[in-house]
Amino acid sequence: MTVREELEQKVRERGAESLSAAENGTIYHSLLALTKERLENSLRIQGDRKLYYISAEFLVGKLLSNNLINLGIYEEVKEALLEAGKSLAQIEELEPEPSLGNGGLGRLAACYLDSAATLGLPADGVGLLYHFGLFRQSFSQYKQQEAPDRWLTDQSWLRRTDISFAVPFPSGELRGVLYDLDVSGYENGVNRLHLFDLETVDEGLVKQGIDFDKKDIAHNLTLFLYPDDSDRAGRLLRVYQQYFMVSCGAQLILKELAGKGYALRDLHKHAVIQINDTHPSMVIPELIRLLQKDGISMDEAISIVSQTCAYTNHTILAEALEKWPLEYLEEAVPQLVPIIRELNRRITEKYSDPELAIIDENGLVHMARMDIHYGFSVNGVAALHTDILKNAELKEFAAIYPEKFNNKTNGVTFRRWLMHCDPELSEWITELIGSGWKKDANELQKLLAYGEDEAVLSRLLAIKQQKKEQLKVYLQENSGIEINSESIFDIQIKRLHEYKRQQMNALYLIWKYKRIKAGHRPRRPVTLLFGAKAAPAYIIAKDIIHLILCLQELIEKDPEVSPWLKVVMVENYNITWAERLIPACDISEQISLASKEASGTGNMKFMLNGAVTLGTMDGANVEISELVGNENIAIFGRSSDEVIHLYEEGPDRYTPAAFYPQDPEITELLDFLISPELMRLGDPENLGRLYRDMSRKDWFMALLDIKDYIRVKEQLLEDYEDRKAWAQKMLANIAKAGFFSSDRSVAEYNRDIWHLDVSC
Ligand code: 26Q
Repeated sequence: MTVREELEQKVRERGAESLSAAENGTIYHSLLALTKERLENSLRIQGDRKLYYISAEFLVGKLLSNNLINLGIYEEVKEALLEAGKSLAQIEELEPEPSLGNGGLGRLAACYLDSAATLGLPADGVGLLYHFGLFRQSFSQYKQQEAPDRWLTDQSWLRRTDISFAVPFPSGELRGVLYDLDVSGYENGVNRLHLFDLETVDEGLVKQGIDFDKKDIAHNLTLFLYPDDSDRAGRLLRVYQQYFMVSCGAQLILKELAGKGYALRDLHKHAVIQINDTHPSMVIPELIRLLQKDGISMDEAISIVSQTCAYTNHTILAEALEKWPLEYLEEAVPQLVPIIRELNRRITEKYSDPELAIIDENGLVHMARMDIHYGFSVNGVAALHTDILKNAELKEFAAIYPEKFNNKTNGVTFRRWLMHCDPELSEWITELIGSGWKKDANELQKLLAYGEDEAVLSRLLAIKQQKKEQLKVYLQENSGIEINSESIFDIQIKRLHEYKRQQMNALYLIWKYKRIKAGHRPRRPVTLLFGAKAAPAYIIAKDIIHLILCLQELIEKDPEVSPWLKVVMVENYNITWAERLIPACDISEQISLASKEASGTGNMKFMLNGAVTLGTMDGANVEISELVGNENIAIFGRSSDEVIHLYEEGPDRYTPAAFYPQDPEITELLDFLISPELMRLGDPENLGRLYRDMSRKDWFMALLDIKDYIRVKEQLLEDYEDRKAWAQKMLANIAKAGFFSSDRSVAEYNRDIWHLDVSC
C-alpha cells in the first residue's frame, strides 16, 4: 500500500469520508498511527555492545515531521495532503510538544539519539516520564507565571510496555513502569528512548499552580522535572527522583544483558553507560549494589562498573555541581550509603588531597567526583570548556587520571535544525551542491565556491527574508504581535541565567531607547526577540524577565521609539518556538561571560541557518570563530583567561563600583531601572532588587563588558547595510557549520568512548 492509500484508510477507520473531508485532528491521529506502525516495523538497531544514554532530560521536540523525514516519507505525505486541500504544517501544529527537558543538556541528548540511530549505533536513552514536564510559562503583569504543562495525551508516541521494576525506598517499594518511544535514524533503523513512570503517580496531587505535596513520593515522583528545591523537602525529592530513574535504568540494563545470555560480570563488555551530567550519578553505586546482590564481590563489582560508566560534564558553575548531604542520602537511599562510603574510603586511603575526596569534611557527597573516580571517561562539551576542566576546575583529577579526560565538542542534528525548520534553505543548498551534505555535513563547505556569485547571494538573502515573513505571520496569528519584517531580527533564546547575561542585552535596549529618544534614529529598525524560562525559585532571573517585559511595553507605547525599536519576549519558549525563530534570525546573541557557558548549542543552530553570531569568546563560540574567521563573526568582551583571573583574585577584585557610579554612561543605564518611567509600569520590588544586584554585585560582570558590547553590536547593525557583504557572512557561516553536526560528535564519542559496532 502506498503512504497515500494507507492514510486514506486510516482516516476512514476514524470515521471520515475521505482525506479531503477529514478534520485536521483526525488526520493528525491517522498520521500518528501510520508513523508509529512504520517505526515499529523498522529495523531495530542491535548489537553485541550497546550504549545507554542516561539523562534527567530528553528535550525531543515534536516528533511527527522528524519521523516522516527520517522514514523518507515526508514529501509523499505532504503531497498527498496538499492534493486533498490540507496543510501538513497546520496538522503539525496539533501535536503537543513533549515537556521532558529544560535546556541545552536535554536537547543535546535528543540530538545524540537522532545521530546514533542515523549512524546505525545501538544506543538507547533512559530517563523519566514527567507528566507535567518543566512548567508552562505565561506572562501576567510583566511577570512569569508557572502552570503544569499537560502535554501527555491518550494517543501519543509512547508505547506502554509490560516491563516494570520495583525500586526500594525506606517507606516501601515503588514500581517504575517502562514506556518506550521509537527514535528513528535518518533513512536508517530505530533505537529507543526508555522512559520510566511511577506506577502510582497521581496527577490529582497538583491543585494550585505547580504546587504539590513534595513529601508524598509514592504519588509525586514523575510529576515534574526539577521541582522547586529551595527547601529540604524539595531537595530530598530530587534525590528520590534521581534514584528512581537510575534504579529502573540499572535494572533494565541488567535485564537486557541477561536477555542476551551474558553473565553479569561481563556487563562492561556489552554495555556502556553515558552519564549526562551528575543527575544520574547514583547509577554507579546502584549498579554496584545490584551486582553484589547477585554474588559478585565488592572489588569486582567496582571494577566492572568503573569500566562501564562514562561521565559528561556540562557546567563549571559551582552551584550547579551537585553535592548531596550524606544525611539526605541516609534518609532517601540508605542502601547506597555504605557503598558510597566504601568508594570514598578507597580514594582517601590513596590520596590525601581533600579536593579528591567524594565525601568532603562537611559531609557533602560530590557526585561529579564519584563519576570521575569510578568512571573510565570524563568529557567536556567544547574545546575551551574541556581545557578549563583540565587546567582549573578539575585539575587535581586531570593530574591523576590524564587518560580519562577528553573533549567532545557538542553538535546538533541537521535533520531537525535545517531540513525540518528551514526546508527552503535546505532545498536550495541541495540544488547548489547536491544532497551529500545530509549524510556528510562537511560537504556544506562546497558552498564556499559561491562566495562571489551575485545570484546565489541574493537568493540567500531572499530565503532569509521569506523566513522572516513567515515568523511575522506566525507571531501575528498566535500572539497578536506585529513585527516589521524589514527590520533586523536580533535574537536571544536560551534558559534565563545571570551568566548568559540577558540583563546585559536589556542594558543595550535601554541605551538604544535613550539614543533614539535623543534623536539618533538607526538606519533601519531593529527587532529584539527573547525567549527564556526562569527556574521558579530563581528570583533574580525572574526579575530580569520582568525588566525585559517592562521595556517591551515602554518601547511599544512610545511613538518616538516604536517605529525603530521593538522588543518581543515570546511566551513559553520551547523547541517549537526555536524552530520558527532560528531560521528567521539575522543576529544570534551568544553573550555569556567568557568561561561560563560550557558550549552552547543554539549558537550552532543559528550559524547553520545563516545568522551572524554576536558573542564572547566562550564555549563553542571559540570554535565557531576559528572556523568562520574574524570577518564572519562579531566578538566582544573579556577573554576567559581574564575572567578566571578576576575570580581567582577574590571577590573584591571585580566590583561594579568601578563603573557605578564612576562611569556616567553606565550609571545612566543602570539608573533607568529605577526611573519613574519604568517604575510606573513595573513592580518597584523587582526592579529595585535587580538594580541593587547589578550595581553592587554584578556577579557575571555585565558592567565590565557592556560598553564593548554596545560598540560591537552597533557596528554589526551597520554591517548589515552592506547586503552583499552580509550575504557572504551568512554563506560562510552555513558552509562552515558542518563541524557542528551531532553526527560528528556522536562518531567521536563512539571512536573514543563507546566502541560500538555499526549495525546497519
Ligand atoms: C543542579 C542542581 C540542582 C538543581 C538543578 C541542577 C541542574 C539542572 C539542569 C544543573 C544543570 C542543568 C542543566 C544544564 C545544562 O543544560 N547545561 C548546558 O548543556 C549544554 C549541552 O552540553 C551546553 O551547550 C550548555 O553550555 C550548558 O549550559
